[in-house]
Amino acid sequence: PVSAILEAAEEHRADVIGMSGLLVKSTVIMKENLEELNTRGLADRFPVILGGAALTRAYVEQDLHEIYAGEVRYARDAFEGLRLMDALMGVKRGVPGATLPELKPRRVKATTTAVVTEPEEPGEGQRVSRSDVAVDNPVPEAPFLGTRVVKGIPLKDYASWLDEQALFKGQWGLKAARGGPTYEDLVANEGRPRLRGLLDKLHTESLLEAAVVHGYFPCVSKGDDLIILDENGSERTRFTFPRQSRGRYLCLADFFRPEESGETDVVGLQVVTVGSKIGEATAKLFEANAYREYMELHGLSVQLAEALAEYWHARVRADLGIAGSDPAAMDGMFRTEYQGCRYSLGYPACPDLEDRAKIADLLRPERIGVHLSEEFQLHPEQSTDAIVVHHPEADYFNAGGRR
Ligand code: B12
Repeated sequence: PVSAILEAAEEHRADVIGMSGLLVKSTVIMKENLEELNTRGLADRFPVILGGAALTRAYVEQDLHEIYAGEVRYARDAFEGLRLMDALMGVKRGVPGATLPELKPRRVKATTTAVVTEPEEPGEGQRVSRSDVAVDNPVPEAPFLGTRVVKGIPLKDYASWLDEQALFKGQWGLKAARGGPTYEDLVANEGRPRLRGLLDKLHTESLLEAAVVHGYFPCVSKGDDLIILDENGSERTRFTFPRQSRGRYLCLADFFRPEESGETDVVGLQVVTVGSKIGEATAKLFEANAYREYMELHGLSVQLAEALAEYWHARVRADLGIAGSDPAAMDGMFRTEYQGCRYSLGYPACPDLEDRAKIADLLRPERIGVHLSEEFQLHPEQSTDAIVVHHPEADYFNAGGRR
Protein backbone atom coordinates (compact mmCIF):
# COMPACT_ATOMS: atom_id res chain seq x y z
CA PRO A 1 0.00 0.00 0.00
CA VAL A 2 1.07 3.56 -0.73
CA SER A 3 1.06 4.42 2.99
CA ALA A 4 3.77 1.79 3.58
CA ILE A 5 5.81 3.18 0.68
CA LEU A 6 5.53 6.69 2.10
CA GLU A 7 6.40 5.56 5.62
CA ALA A 8 9.53 3.86 4.30
CA ALA A 9 10.39 6.93 2.21
CA GLU A 10 10.15 9.12 5.32
CA GLU A 11 12.05 6.69 7.52
CA HIS A 12 14.95 6.33 5.10
CA ARG A 13 14.77 9.95 4.02
CA ALA A 14 14.45 8.87 0.40
CA ASP A 15 15.24 11.35 -2.36
CA VAL A 16 13.12 9.60 -4.96
CA ILE A 17 10.36 6.99 -4.93
CA GLY A 18 10.51 4.13 -7.42
CA MET A 19 7.59 1.83 -8.12
CA SER A 20 7.33 -1.24 -10.31
CA GLY A 21 4.15 -2.20 -12.12
CA LEU A 22 4.21 -5.82 -13.22
CA LEU A 23 0.49 -6.48 -13.41
CA VAL A 24 -2.02 -4.74 -15.62
CA LYS A 25 -3.91 -3.87 -12.44
CA SER A 26 -0.83 -2.07 -11.14
CA THR A 27 -1.17 0.61 -13.85
CA VAL A 28 -4.31 1.79 -12.02
CA ILE A 29 -2.55 1.53 -8.68
CA MET A 30 0.36 3.69 -9.90
CA LYS A 31 -2.14 6.38 -10.83
CA GLU A 32 -3.91 6.17 -7.47
CA ASN A 33 -0.57 6.31 -5.64
CA LEU A 34 0.46 9.47 -7.48
CA GLU A 35 -2.92 11.04 -6.70
CA GLU A 36 -2.36 10.16 -3.06
CA LEU A 37 1.05 11.88 -3.12
CA ASN A 38 -0.68 14.95 -4.60
CA THR A 39 -3.35 14.90 -1.88
CA ARG A 40 -0.78 14.58 0.88
CA GLY A 41 1.16 17.52 -0.55
CA LEU A 42 4.23 15.34 -1.11
CA ALA A 43 4.57 15.75 -4.87
CA ASP A 44 7.20 18.50 -4.59
CA ARG A 45 9.28 16.40 -2.26
CA PHE A 46 9.28 13.10 -4.07
CA PRO A 47 10.08 12.71 -7.73
CA VAL A 48 8.84 9.30 -8.88
CA ILE A 49 10.42 6.74 -11.22
CA LEU A 50 8.15 4.06 -12.63
CA GLY A 51 9.02 0.84 -14.45
CA GLY A 52 7.79 -2.71 -15.05
CA ALA A 53 6.14 -4.78 -17.76
CA ALA A 54 2.67 -3.31 -17.30
CA LEU A 55 3.73 0.29 -17.91
CA THR A 56 4.71 2.11 -21.08
CA ARG A 57 6.75 5.26 -21.53
CA ALA A 58 3.79 7.08 -23.07
CA TYR A 59 1.46 6.13 -20.21
CA VAL A 60 3.95 7.35 -17.61
CA GLU A 61 5.39 10.40 -19.33
CA GLN A 62 2.14 11.63 -20.84
CA ASP A 63 -0.89 10.42 -18.91
CA LEU A 64 0.62 10.09 -15.43
CA HIS A 65 2.82 13.14 -15.80
CA GLU A 66 -0.31 15.14 -16.50
CA ILE A 67 -1.93 14.21 -13.21
CA TYR A 68 1.16 14.25 -10.96
CA ALA A 69 2.06 17.60 -9.45
CA GLY A 70 5.74 16.55 -9.14
CA GLU A 71 8.21 14.94 -11.53
CA VAL A 72 7.58 11.45 -12.85
CA ARG A 73 9.67 9.53 -15.36
CA TYR A 74 9.66 6.06 -16.92
CA ALA A 75 12.63 3.67 -16.66
CA ARG A 76 12.83 0.91 -19.26
CA ASP A 77 15.34 -0.99 -17.18
CA ALA A 78 17.44 -0.70 -14.04
CA PHE A 79 20.17 1.19 -15.93
CA GLU A 80 17.84 3.90 -17.11
CA GLY A 81 16.72 4.04 -13.48
CA LEU A 82 20.32 4.80 -12.45
CA ARG A 83 20.71 7.49 -15.11
CA LEU A 84 17.48 9.09 -13.93
CA MET A 85 18.70 9.00 -10.33
CA ASP A 86 21.88 10.81 -11.40
CA ALA A 87 19.83 13.48 -13.15
CA LEU A 88 17.33 13.86 -10.29
CA MET A 89 20.10 14.11 -7.70
CA GLY A 90 21.98 16.61 -9.88
CA VAL A 91 18.90 18.82 -10.00
CA LYS A 92 18.26 18.41 -6.28
CA ARG A 93 21.83 19.32 -5.36
CA GLY A 94 21.82 22.24 -7.77
CA VAL A 95 24.68 20.90 -9.91
CA PRO A 96 25.14 23.46 -12.69
CA GLY A 97 23.68 22.26 -15.98
CA ALA A 98 21.84 19.34 -14.40
CA THR A 99 18.45 18.74 -16.01
CA LEU A 100 15.95 15.95 -16.28
CA PRO A 101 15.57 14.21 -19.62
CA GLU A 102 12.81 15.60 -21.84
CA LEU A 103 9.44 13.90 -21.57
CA LYS A 104 8.90 11.63 -24.55
CA PRO A 105 5.77 12.55 -26.48
CA ARG A 106 3.40 9.82 -27.59
CA ARG A 107 3.97 8.88 -31.19
CA VAL A 108 0.59 9.25 -32.86
CA LYS A 109 -0.12 9.20 -36.56
CA ALA A 110 -1.27 12.51 -37.98
CA THR A 111 -5.05 12.33 -38.06
CA THR A 112 -5.28 14.09 -41.41
CA THR A 113 -3.42 11.38 -43.27
CA ALA A 114 -4.21 8.27 -41.31
CA VAL A 115 -7.18 6.37 -42.62
CA VAL A 116 -8.32 3.75 -40.20
CA THR A 117 -9.94 0.91 -42.03
CA GLU A 118 -11.72 -1.26 -39.54
CA PRO A 119 -12.17 -4.83 -40.65
CA GLU A 120 -15.80 -5.59 -41.29
CA GLU A 121 -17.74 -5.62 -38.05
CA PRO A 122 -21.00 -7.50 -37.75
CA GLY A 123 -23.89 -5.07 -37.84
CA GLU A 124 -26.27 -4.23 -35.03
CA GLY A 125 -28.16 -7.28 -33.83
CA GLN A 126 -25.65 -9.66 -35.42
CA ARG A 127 -23.27 -10.03 -32.51
CA VAL A 128 -21.12 -13.03 -33.28
CA SER A 129 -21.81 -15.62 -30.61
CA ARG A 130 -19.37 -18.26 -31.70
CA SER A 131 -16.29 -18.52 -33.90
CA ASP A 132 -15.65 -21.14 -36.56
CA VAL A 133 -13.74 -23.39 -34.15
CA ALA A 134 -14.62 -27.04 -34.84
CA VAL A 135 -17.16 -28.70 -32.57
CA ASP A 136 -16.60 -32.24 -33.82
CA ASN A 137 -13.09 -32.82 -32.48
CA PRO A 138 -12.86 -35.95 -30.33
CA VAL A 139 -13.26 -35.32 -26.60
CA PRO A 140 -10.49 -37.19 -24.79
CA GLU A 141 -11.25 -39.33 -21.80
CA ALA A 142 -9.87 -37.95 -18.55
CA PRO A 143 -7.92 -40.44 -16.42
CA PHE A 144 -10.02 -39.31 -13.42
CA LEU A 145 -12.48 -36.56 -12.52
CA GLY A 146 -11.84 -34.30 -9.55
CA THR A 147 -8.48 -33.19 -8.16
CA ARG A 148 -5.16 -34.73 -7.20
CA VAL A 149 -2.18 -33.46 -5.27
CA VAL A 150 1.37 -34.41 -6.24
CA LYS A 151 4.24 -33.38 -3.99
CA GLY A 152 8.00 -33.79 -4.03
CA ILE A 153 8.47 -33.69 -7.80
CA PRO A 154 12.25 -34.04 -8.34
CA LEU A 155 14.10 -31.20 -10.06
CA LYS A 156 15.52 -33.57 -12.67
CA ASP A 157 11.98 -34.24 -13.92
CA TYR A 158 11.29 -30.64 -14.91
CA ALA A 159 14.76 -29.02 -15.21
CA SER A 160 14.91 -29.93 -18.90
CA TRP A 161 11.76 -27.82 -19.42
CA LEU A 162 13.67 -24.69 -18.41
CA ASP A 163 13.52 -22.10 -21.17
CA GLU A 164 17.19 -21.08 -21.26
CA GLN A 165 16.59 -18.13 -23.53
CA ALA A 166 13.97 -16.68 -21.17
CA LEU A 167 16.41 -17.21 -18.29
CA PHE A 168 19.58 -15.88 -19.89
CA LYS A 169 18.04 -12.98 -21.80
CA GLY A 170 14.91 -12.15 -19.83
CA GLN A 171 16.09 -12.73 -16.27
CA TRP A 172 19.88 -12.58 -16.26
CA GLY A 173 20.22 -9.92 -18.93
CA LEU A 174 22.96 -11.67 -20.94
CA LYS A 175 23.44 -9.49 -23.98
CA ALA A 176 26.25 -9.12 -26.50
CA ALA A 177 27.98 -5.76 -26.22
CA ARG A 178 29.69 -4.07 -29.16
CA GLY A 179 33.29 -5.26 -29.34
CA GLY A 180 32.64 -7.79 -26.55
CA PRO A 181 31.75 -11.46 -26.52
CA THR A 182 28.76 -12.68 -28.56
CA TYR A 183 25.56 -13.87 -26.89
CA GLU A 184 26.53 -17.47 -27.71
CA ASP A 185 29.93 -16.98 -26.03
CA LEU A 186 28.28 -15.45 -22.98
CA VAL A 187 25.91 -18.39 -22.73
CA ALA A 188 28.74 -20.92 -23.11
CA ASN A 189 31.20 -19.22 -20.74
CA GLU A 190 28.94 -17.56 -18.18
CA GLY A 191 25.30 -18.59 -18.49
CA ARG A 192 25.55 -22.38 -18.65
CA PRO A 193 28.33 -22.80 -16.03
CA ARG A 194 26.50 -20.55 -13.55
CA LEU A 195 23.23 -22.31 -14.31
CA ARG A 196 24.82 -25.70 -13.64
CA GLY A 197 26.27 -24.42 -10.36
CA LEU A 198 22.93 -23.02 -9.23
CA LEU A 199 20.98 -26.14 -10.17
CA ASP A 200 23.48 -28.16 -8.10
CA LYS A 201 23.02 -25.80 -5.18
CA LEU A 202 19.22 -26.01 -5.42
CA HIS A 203 19.49 -29.78 -5.42
CA THR A 204 22.05 -30.25 -2.64
CA GLU A 205 20.47 -27.67 -0.35
CA SER A 206 16.95 -28.99 -1.13
CA LEU A 207 15.70 -25.49 -1.82
CA LEU A 208 12.90 -26.57 -4.12
CA GLU A 209 9.64 -28.15 -3.04
CA ALA A 210 7.90 -28.63 -6.33
CA ALA A 211 4.25 -29.55 -6.01
CA VAL A 212 1.18 -29.60 -8.19
CA VAL A 213 -2.53 -29.71 -7.64
CA HIS A 214 -4.44 -30.53 -10.78
CA GLY A 215 -7.79 -31.80 -11.86
CA TYR A 216 -10.12 -32.72 -14.69
CA PHE A 217 -13.64 -31.38 -14.74
CA PRO A 218 -16.67 -32.08 -16.92
CA CYS A 219 -17.77 -28.93 -18.71
CA VAL A 220 -19.73 -27.36 -21.55
CA SER A 221 -19.70 -23.94 -23.17
CA LYS A 222 -22.49 -21.46 -23.64
CA GLY A 223 -21.75 -18.31 -25.63
CA ASP A 224 -18.72 -16.73 -23.99
CA ASP A 225 -18.99 -18.90 -20.89
CA LEU A 226 -17.21 -22.07 -19.87
CA ILE A 227 -19.49 -23.91 -17.44
CA ILE A 228 -17.87 -26.36 -15.04
CA LEU A 229 -20.24 -29.16 -14.09
CA ASP A 230 -20.47 -31.36 -11.05
CA GLU A 231 -20.80 -35.15 -11.15
CA ASN A 232 -24.58 -34.85 -11.70
CA GLY A 233 -24.18 -32.56 -14.66
CA SER A 234 -25.34 -29.43 -12.78
CA GLU A 235 -23.48 -26.14 -12.99
CA ARG A 236 -20.73 -25.79 -10.40
CA THR A 237 -19.12 -22.56 -11.53
CA ARG A 238 -18.62 -20.60 -14.74
CA PHE A 239 -15.92 -18.50 -16.36
CA THR A 240 -16.81 -15.72 -18.78
CA PHE A 241 -14.14 -14.93 -21.35
CA PRO A 242 -13.78 -12.01 -23.77
CA ARG A 243 -14.52 -12.60 -27.46
CA GLN A 244 -12.45 -11.04 -30.25
CA SER A 245 -14.35 -8.22 -31.89
CA ARG A 246 -12.99 -9.02 -35.36
CA GLY A 247 -11.03 -11.66 -37.28
CA ARG A 248 -12.06 -15.13 -36.16
CA TYR A 249 -14.12 -13.80 -33.21
CA LEU A 250 -12.34 -16.31 -31.00
CA CYS A 251 -13.29 -16.84 -27.39
CA LEU A 252 -11.75 -19.40 -25.06
CA ALA A 253 -15.20 -20.91 -24.47
CA ASP A 254 -15.39 -21.96 -28.14
CA PHE A 255 -12.82 -24.71 -27.51
CA PHE A 256 -15.40 -26.67 -25.55
CA ARG A 257 -18.54 -28.49 -26.69
CA PRO A 258 -21.56 -26.18 -26.66
CA GLU A 259 -24.27 -27.01 -24.15
CA GLU A 260 -26.86 -27.48 -26.91
CA SER A 261 -24.80 -30.34 -28.42
CA GLY A 262 -25.92 -32.51 -25.51
CA GLU A 263 -22.33 -33.71 -25.10
CA THR A 264 -19.98 -33.09 -22.21
CA ASP A 265 -16.40 -31.90 -22.63
CA VAL A 266 -13.44 -31.98 -20.25
CA VAL A 267 -11.15 -29.22 -19.00
CA GLY A 268 -7.91 -29.46 -17.04
CA LEU A 269 -6.95 -27.05 -14.28
CA GLN A 270 -3.59 -26.84 -12.54
CA VAL A 271 -1.67 -24.86 -9.95
CA VAL A 272 2.07 -25.49 -9.67
CA THR A 273 4.64 -24.15 -7.22
CA VAL A 274 8.34 -24.60 -6.52
CA GLY A 275 7.62 -23.85 -2.86
CA SER A 276 8.44 -21.18 -0.32
CA LYS A 277 11.97 -22.18 0.75
CA ILE A 278 13.48 -20.65 -2.36
CA GLY A 279 11.82 -17.31 -1.53
CA GLU A 280 13.48 -17.35 1.88
CA ALA A 281 16.86 -18.10 0.27
CA THR A 282 16.53 -15.25 -2.25
CA ALA A 283 15.33 -12.83 0.47
CA LYS A 284 18.51 -13.58 2.46
CA LEU A 285 20.70 -12.74 -0.53
CA PHE A 286 18.77 -9.51 -1.07
CA GLU A 287 19.19 -8.48 2.57
CA ALA A 288 22.92 -9.21 2.35
CA ASN A 289 23.13 -6.81 -0.64
CA ALA A 290 24.26 -9.74 -2.79
CA TYR A 291 22.25 -8.42 -5.71
CA ARG A 292 23.84 -10.37 -8.50
CA GLU A 293 23.38 -13.66 -6.68
CA TYR A 294 19.86 -12.59 -5.75
CA MET A 295 18.97 -11.73 -9.33
CA GLU A 296 20.37 -14.98 -10.66
CA LEU A 297 18.73 -17.23 -8.10
CA HIS A 298 15.40 -15.40 -8.17
CA GLY A 299 15.37 -15.34 -11.98
CA LEU A 300 16.13 -19.05 -12.09
CA SER A 301 13.45 -19.85 -9.51
CA VAL A 302 10.68 -18.06 -11.43
CA GLN A 303 11.69 -19.74 -14.69
CA LEU A 304 11.66 -23.09 -12.88
CA ALA A 305 8.06 -22.40 -11.82
CA GLU A 306 7.28 -21.87 -15.49
CA ALA A 307 9.25 -25.04 -16.40
CA LEU A 308 7.25 -27.05 -13.87
CA ALA A 309 3.98 -25.74 -15.33
CA GLU A 310 5.07 -26.70 -18.85
CA TYR A 311 6.30 -30.13 -17.70
CA TRP A 312 2.98 -30.75 -15.99
CA HIS A 313 1.08 -29.65 -19.05
CA ALA A 314 2.98 -32.33 -21.02
CA ARG A 315 1.96 -34.95 -18.44
CA VAL A 316 -1.66 -33.86 -18.81
CA ARG A 317 -1.43 -34.25 -22.60
CA ALA A 318 -0.05 -37.74 -22.10
CA ASP A 319 -2.82 -38.56 -19.59
CA LEU A 320 -5.45 -37.36 -22.04
CA GLY A 321 -3.91 -39.36 -24.86
CA ILE A 322 -3.25 -36.28 -27.02
CA ALA A 323 0.54 -36.21 -26.76
CA GLY A 324 0.93 -37.90 -30.15
CA SER A 325 1.67 -34.63 -31.93
CA ASP A 326 4.18 -33.36 -29.34
CA PRO A 327 7.30 -32.05 -31.09
CA ALA A 328 10.48 -34.08 -30.65
CA ALA A 329 12.71 -31.18 -29.56
CA MET A 330 12.31 -28.85 -26.60
CA ASP A 331 12.37 -25.63 -28.65
CA GLY A 332 9.26 -26.94 -30.44
CA MET A 333 7.64 -27.31 -27.03
CA PHE A 334 8.50 -23.70 -26.17
CA ARG A 335 6.85 -22.70 -29.46
CA THR A 336 3.79 -24.67 -28.25
CA GLU A 337 3.76 -26.94 -31.31
CA TYR A 338 1.65 -29.52 -29.50
CA GLN A 339 -2.06 -30.21 -29.34
CA GLY A 340 -3.92 -27.95 -26.94
CA CYS A 341 -2.90 -24.94 -24.93
CA ARG A 342 -2.19 -23.87 -21.35
CA TYR A 343 -3.87 -20.55 -20.62
CA SER A 344 -2.87 -18.68 -17.48
CA LEU A 345 -5.37 -16.20 -16.12
CA GLY A 346 -4.18 -12.64 -16.62
CA TYR A 347 -3.02 -13.32 -20.19
CA PRO A 348 -4.90 -11.81 -23.13
CA ALA A 349 -7.34 -14.67 -23.86
CA CYS A 350 -8.46 -14.76 -20.22
CA PRO A 351 -7.44 -11.45 -18.66
CA ASP A 352 -9.54 -11.48 -15.49
CA LEU A 353 -7.28 -12.13 -12.52
CA GLU A 354 -10.40 -12.35 -10.30
CA ASP A 355 -11.15 -15.70 -11.97
CA ARG A 356 -8.15 -17.11 -10.13
CA ALA A 357 -10.46 -17.39 -7.11
CA LYS A 358 -12.63 -19.89 -9.03
CA ILE A 359 -9.58 -22.03 -9.82
CA ALA A 360 -8.54 -21.85 -6.17
CA ASP A 361 -12.06 -22.94 -5.10
CA LEU A 362 -11.98 -25.91 -7.43
CA LEU A 363 -8.40 -27.03 -6.77
CA ARG A 364 -7.83 -25.92 -3.15
CA PRO A 365 -4.11 -25.17 -3.69
CA GLU A 366 -3.61 -24.57 0.05
CA ARG A 367 -3.03 -28.33 0.08
CA ILE A 368 0.34 -27.64 -1.56
CA GLY A 369 0.98 -24.51 0.54
CA VAL A 370 -0.24 -22.05 -2.10
CA HIS A 371 -2.61 -19.23 -1.14
CA LEU A 372 -4.41 -16.63 -3.18
CA SER A 373 -4.10 -13.09 -1.83
CA GLU A 374 -6.76 -10.39 -1.92
CA GLU A 375 -4.99 -8.93 -4.95
CA PHE A 376 -5.38 -12.32 -6.65
CA GLN A 377 -1.69 -13.13 -6.45
CA LEU A 378 -0.51 -16.60 -5.54
CA HIS A 379 1.88 -16.97 -2.63
CA PRO A 380 4.59 -18.18 -2.74
CA GLU A 381 5.48 -16.00 -5.68
CA GLN A 382 6.96 -18.84 -7.74
CA SER A 383 3.55 -20.35 -8.46
CA THR A 384 1.31 -20.26 -11.49
CA ASP A 385 -2.14 -21.51 -12.40
CA ALA A 386 -3.66 -22.54 -15.71
CA ILE A 387 -6.66 -23.74 -17.62
CA VAL A 388 -5.55 -26.63 -19.82
CA VAL A 389 -7.44 -26.97 -23.09
CA HIS A 390 -7.20 -30.08 -25.29
CA HIS A 391 -8.82 -28.73 -28.47
CA PRO A 392 -6.50 -29.05 -31.52
CA GLU A 393 -7.24 -25.46 -32.57
CA ALA A 394 -6.50 -23.98 -29.14
CA ASP A 395 -3.57 -21.56 -29.24
CA TYR A 396 -2.69 -18.19 -27.71
CA PHE A 397 -4.77 -15.33 -29.06
CA ASN A 398 -5.59 -11.82 -28.08
CA ALA A 399 -9.13 -10.89 -27.16
CA GLY A 400 -8.50 -7.38 -25.93
CA GLY A 401 -11.00 -4.58 -25.72
CA ARG A 402 -13.04 -5.87 -22.82
CA ARG A 403 -10.54 -5.48 -20.00
C1 B12 B 1 8.70 -14.57 -15.44
C2 B12 B 1 7.20 -14.27 -15.37
C3 B12 B 1 6.45 -14.98 -14.45
C4 B12 B 1 7.09 -15.93 -13.43
C5 B12 B 1 7.61 -15.14 -12.24
C6 B12 B 1 6.86 -13.90 -11.85
C7 B12 B 1 7.69 -13.07 -10.90
N1 B12 B 1 7.26 -12.96 -9.70
O1 B12 B 1 8.72 -12.57 -11.23
C8 B12 B 1 5.91 -16.85 -13.06
C9 B12 B 1 5.94 -18.09 -13.95
C10 B12 B 1 5.88 -17.35 -11.60
C11 B12 B 1 4.75 -15.95 -13.43
C12 B12 B 1 3.49 -16.14 -12.93
C13 B12 B 1 2.44 -15.31 -13.23
N2 B12 B 1 2.39 -14.36 -14.17
CO1 B12 B 1 3.92 -13.74 -15.11
N3 B12 B 1 5.29 -13.09 -16.14
C14 B12 B 1 6.60 -13.30 -16.23
C15 B12 B 1 7.26 -12.46 -17.35
C16 B12 B 1 7.39 -13.38 -18.57
C17 B12 B 1 8.58 -11.83 -17.00
C18 B12 B 1 8.60 -11.05 -15.69
C19 B12 B 1 10.01 -10.91 -15.21
O2 B12 B 1 10.43 -11.55 -14.26
N4 B12 B 1 10.81 -10.11 -15.89
C20 B12 B 1 12.24 -9.89 -15.54
C21 B12 B 1 12.38 -8.66 -14.71
C22 B12 B 1 13.81 -8.45 -14.26
O3 B12 B 1 12.01 -7.63 -15.58
P1 B12 B 1 10.91 -6.55 -15.27
O4 B12 B 1 9.99 -7.02 -14.21
O5 B12 B 1 10.31 -6.09 -16.54
O6 B12 B 1 11.79 -5.38 -14.65
C23 B12 B 1 12.78 -4.72 -15.41
C24 B12 B 1 12.29 -3.41 -16.03
O7 B12 B 1 10.92 -3.44 -16.37
C25 B12 B 1 12.66 -2.36 -15.05
N5 B12 B 1 11.79 -2.03 -13.95
C26 B12 B 1 10.72 -2.67 -13.48
N6 B12 B 1 10.22 -2.00 -12.47
C27 B12 B 1 10.98 -0.95 -12.24
C28 B12 B 1 10.90 0.06 -11.28
C29 B12 B 1 11.86 1.06 -11.26
C30 B12 B 1 11.77 2.13 -10.23
C31 B12 B 1 12.90 1.04 -12.21
C32 B12 B 1 13.94 2.08 -12.18
C33 B12 B 1 12.96 0.06 -13.17
C34 B12 B 1 12.00 -0.94 -13.18
O8 B12 B 1 13.85 -2.84 -14.49
C35 B12 B 1 13.86 -4.28 -14.43
C36 B12 B 1 15.23 -4.75 -14.78
O9 B12 B 1 15.67 -4.23 -16.00
C37 B12 B 1 6.16 -11.34 -17.56
C38 B12 B 1 6.10 -10.73 -18.96
C39 B12 B 1 7.21 -9.74 -19.17
N7 B12 B 1 7.75 -9.78 -20.33
O10 B12 B 1 7.54 -8.96 -18.30
C40 B12 B 1 4.89 -12.06 -17.16
C41 B12 B 1 3.71 -11.27 -16.54
C42 B12 B 1 4.23 -10.31 -15.51
N8 B12 B 1 2.93 -12.32 -15.87
C43 B12 B 1 1.69 -12.16 -15.99
C44 B12 B 1 0.73 -13.00 -15.37
C45 B12 B 1 -0.72 -12.80 -15.75
C46 B12 B 1 1.11 -13.99 -14.44
C47 B12 B 1 0.17 -14.86 -13.59
C48 B12 B 1 -0.98 -14.11 -12.95
C49 B12 B 1 -0.31 -16.04 -14.46
C50 B12 B 1 -1.12 -17.04 -13.69
N9 B12 B 1 -2.43 -16.97 -13.81
O11 B12 B 1 -0.59 -17.90 -13.00
C51 B12 B 1 1.14 -15.46 -12.53
C52 B12 B 1 1.17 -14.66 -11.20
C53 B12 B 1 2.12 -15.28 -10.21
C54 B12 B 1 1.55 -15.32 -8.84
N10 B12 B 1 2.42 -15.64 -7.90
O12 B12 B 1 0.38 -15.10 -8.62
C55 B12 B 1 1.34 -10.95 -16.84
C56 B12 B 1 0.77 -9.81 -15.99
C57 B12 B 1 -0.26 -9.03 -16.72
C58 B12 B 1 -1.53 -8.84 -15.92
N11 B12 B 1 -2.62 -9.34 -16.43
O13 B12 B 1 -1.56 -8.26 -14.89
C59 B12 B 1 2.66 -10.61 -17.54
C60 B12 B 1 2.96 -9.12 -17.82
C61 B12 B 1 2.65 -11.36 -18.89
C62 B12 B 1 1.65 -10.79 -19.91
N12 B12 B 1 2.14 -10.27 -20.99
O14 B12 B 1 0.46 -10.83 -19.74
N13 B12 B 1 5.10 -14.98 -14.27
